[in-house]
Amino acid sequence: MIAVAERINGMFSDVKKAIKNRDPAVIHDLAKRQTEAGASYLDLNVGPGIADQPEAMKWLVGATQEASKTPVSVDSQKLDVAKAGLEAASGQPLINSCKGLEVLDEWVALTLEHDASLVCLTIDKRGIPQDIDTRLEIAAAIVGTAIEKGLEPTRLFIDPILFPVNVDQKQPNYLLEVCRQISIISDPPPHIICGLSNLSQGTKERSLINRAYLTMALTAGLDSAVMDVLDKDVMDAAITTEMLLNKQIYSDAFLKAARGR
Ligand code: THG
Repeated sequence: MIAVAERINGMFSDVKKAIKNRDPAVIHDLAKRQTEAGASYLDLNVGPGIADQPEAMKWLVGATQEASKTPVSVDSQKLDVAKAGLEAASGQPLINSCKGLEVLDEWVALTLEHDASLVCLTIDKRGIPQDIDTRLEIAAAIVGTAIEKGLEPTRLFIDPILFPVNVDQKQPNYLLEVCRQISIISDPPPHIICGLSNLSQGTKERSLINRAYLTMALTAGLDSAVMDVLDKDVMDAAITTEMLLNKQIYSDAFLKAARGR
């Protein structure tokens, strides 16, 4: 699976402080540890309450790339912040995320300009859908528009928006059905991503809830998540699920082999 490591986020007080003081040590440490833990991308989010977000994002990209060659995921729904991050990003970054169909054109243009991949949330002018069918309808429209503008579905990640289970307990199950059906929208299909830790916000047993759901969602067709890669139990659950789905070869050392990649 494509694991987007979530920990470099100004939502966490150590990262917030590091950004404010432009102190790269904490960022270097998190970049290295998340890379060793198997991250495919390092998600970078300056968080709320930071002055001059474009400048902060640019600094965060630079600091991260000093410590790791793992591609960055520029996490902001503001175009100017995303642009500033991309100017500093090397390799093939992920843009996370476009806030739906209404603004898709300019985000696709930015993606093509930077040889990047794009996460797009299933939102349209009606807002964030709470049901299965509207999410699928918007996902299909996003894929159609992206293809028309020259972005391959393999460079597109659909995020059907995962809510905390303690807010609306029906939503996680709805999302599984969305995952099952998105794969038939196009050939090849787009990637499907979610913010896994959203699910368990405000709950006890966060790790258990995250890994039980990740197992279910991977089985339903999810192939990517913004997640806590430093939680070894969650990562091992992902590796084991992929082995059981016959996506990784079984050997007695399958965990070790997957972690070493
Ligand atoms: N979809 C996409 N990108 C996303 C999200 C998404 N990026 C941001 C977020 N959602 C995913 N990242 C996180 C990062 C941290 C947490 C949840 C999601 C988290 N933080 C602790 C909390 O809120 O309890 C912070 C605790 C602390 O302050 O120490 O859980 O959905 N595409």
